[in-house]
Amino acid sequence: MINERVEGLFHAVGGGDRMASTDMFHREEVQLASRNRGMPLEALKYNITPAGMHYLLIHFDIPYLDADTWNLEVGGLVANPVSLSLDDIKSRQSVTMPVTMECAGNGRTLLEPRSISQPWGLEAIGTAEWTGTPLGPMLEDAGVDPSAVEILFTGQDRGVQGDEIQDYQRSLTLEDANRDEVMLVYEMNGQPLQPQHGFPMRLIVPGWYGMTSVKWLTKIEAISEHFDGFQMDQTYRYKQDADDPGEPVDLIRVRALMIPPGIPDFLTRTRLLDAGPVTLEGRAWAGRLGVDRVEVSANNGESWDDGSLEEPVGKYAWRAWSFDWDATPGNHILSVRATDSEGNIQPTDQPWNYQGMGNNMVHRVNVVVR
Ligand SMILES: Nc1nc2c(c(=O)[nH]1)N[C@H]1C(S)=C(S)[C@@H](COP(=O)(O)O)O[C@H]1N2
Ligand SMILES: [Mo]
Repeated sequence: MINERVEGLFHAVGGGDRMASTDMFHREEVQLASRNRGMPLEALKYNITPAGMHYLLIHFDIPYLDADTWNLEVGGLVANPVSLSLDDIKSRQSVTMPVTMECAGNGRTLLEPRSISQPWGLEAIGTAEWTGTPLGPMLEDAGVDPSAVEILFTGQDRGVQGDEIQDYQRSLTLEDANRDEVMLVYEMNGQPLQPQHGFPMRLIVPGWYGMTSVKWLTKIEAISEHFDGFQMDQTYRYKQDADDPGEPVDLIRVRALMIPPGIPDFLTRTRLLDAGPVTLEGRAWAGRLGVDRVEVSANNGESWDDGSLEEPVGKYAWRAWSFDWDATPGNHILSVRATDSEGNIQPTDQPWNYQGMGNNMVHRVNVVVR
């Protein structure tokens, strides 16, 4: 369908001002938060996140799709355009891979001022075991024309964002689309995709922030120039202000999170622990890269000690870490940070960006020990 500009039809909070700088949350943010759940951090315990605990991010409405009538159109600049049924896709080579997916806006509410959008704390994360077929061989069969530069992926969902009526669409360069790990998937954790996760089929691009893994996929097109749609060139950018074109958000940055220890206070989620030895645990990931090191601080970052690491759950999936701490009575800020295989370390003070994208500052947890 055609995209269309609809200037000024919708008014967001603050007369369209996209920043907020207090602890007060707007009704619109809370509305988004209750549609798009996060993964409760205690679920960091699982190698593979149970499907019902995996985070969700849905820009528009969850489309109602019938697997019997659903088709995937593969077209554009290809020699053999095809329309594939779900059974056609299931009859192709099948792969199952654990992949850690993170929303690019994870941690957004920790920035000051914050961008008015889905108000994530740190729970926009999950690791699922995805089953599907590699995209590369399918593109090969389609016979992508040498004049093509990108592959465009279109979802069935449609809505308005930034005054533009649009289908949810993202593109990848031919090179990125042809990487071995890129898949079209129809199962999550051994079950058909749930409606909210993209039933009957979605793209999974391991190592990239989640926005690229287009759900409810209906169309794959080879195109001759860069796709400049809203979800590519307006949002998912590292920008300093509204007018800054910025740089594209792409690969997941290194991050570690901690399973909040002890028991929570209902409202504040501050933790209550008994004094004595406690094993702190969590997970760390770095997208396409490995995690080389996880460090823990019990004194709000004044000093750090190495935690121990378990084997990664998969090449594109998180690994567990643990650290033995002797909890002493009092109030503490526990912190954890990871370093990736290229030496990038999580920042203590997060560099700010306008859309709150790709931030990965150290995870801090308030605990009261008695
Ligand atoms: N069609 C479509 N695909 C989409 C989205 C969407 O709104 N529509 N959201 C994207 C974003 S921003 C993320 S982070 C992931 C989230 O996938 P999940 O809900 O299965 O965790 O899906 C991506 N794919
Ligand atoms: Mo996202």
